[in-house]
Amino acid sequence: MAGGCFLVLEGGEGVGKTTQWRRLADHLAAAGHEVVALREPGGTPAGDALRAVLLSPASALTAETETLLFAASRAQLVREVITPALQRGAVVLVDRFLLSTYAYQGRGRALPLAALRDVNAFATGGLAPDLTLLLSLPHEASMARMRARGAADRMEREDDAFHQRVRAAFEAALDPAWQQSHPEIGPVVSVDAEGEAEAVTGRCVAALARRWPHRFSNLVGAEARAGREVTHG
Ligand code: T5A
Repeated sequence: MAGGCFLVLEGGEGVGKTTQWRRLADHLAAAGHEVVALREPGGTPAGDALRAVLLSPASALTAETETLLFAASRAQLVREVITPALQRGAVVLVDRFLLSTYAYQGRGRALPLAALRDVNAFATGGLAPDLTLLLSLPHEASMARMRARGAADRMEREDDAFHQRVRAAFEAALDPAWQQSHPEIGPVVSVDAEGEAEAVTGRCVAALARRWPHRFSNLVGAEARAGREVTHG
């Protein structure tokens, strides 16, 4: 593969996605890649302002407004940061992207997928990830990790049934037939998120090396080295 590489980490609450996002960014940088590590919502000044509104428990938002704000943050991120980074050949690693909208607003909030698709086609301009690593953890374990982390944001405060629906949506995305009919999501592979963070990172690295042996085989065994530059958004 030539040029940049667009990678996404996905999963329900508490699966350890953000932990892996940091660790994987360090591994990629230690192996010599230019890494741009971003999170959604956010990653730009406008997106960070939208993030504050979206996650504040004080915000009273309809499901439609919520969807449009996530899409607005995404549109800004794609044009301001992701596309230029891909054009100069960087590895862009994003904590959540469009699949989260399908899971949270589509299945969680029961909004029609066709509307989410249209709004987000406009937001992304058709940019799809090269690969999504979907971290998978039993529901109880992820809820326990989420609770252990402390104060819950607006989305985390949703009830258990909501989080179960989100989880089911992520699992459905692993079906090859589903992926074929949703090219805007790109390929999705499951990564077992049980066990120590280091072991989970090893599985993420192995998934990348399996897909792109030439580009990422040197990641296996790469240790994070202090002083390597990772641009975090
Ligand atoms: N959202 C987002 C939508 O509804 N629609 C969208 O389109 C988009 C893009 C984002 C919220 O917005 C929603 C989804 C989210 O609800 P966020 O704060 O970015 O909000 O929340 P999350 O993406 O859920 O990220 P978090 O960082 O809050 O949670 P993670 O990534 O699941 O987990 P992490 O790494 O913080 O770990 C959770 C806890 O577990 C521990 C960590 O130390 C932490 O305490 N942990 C482990 N413990 C044991 N073993 C391991 N291997 C562990 N890894 C982590």
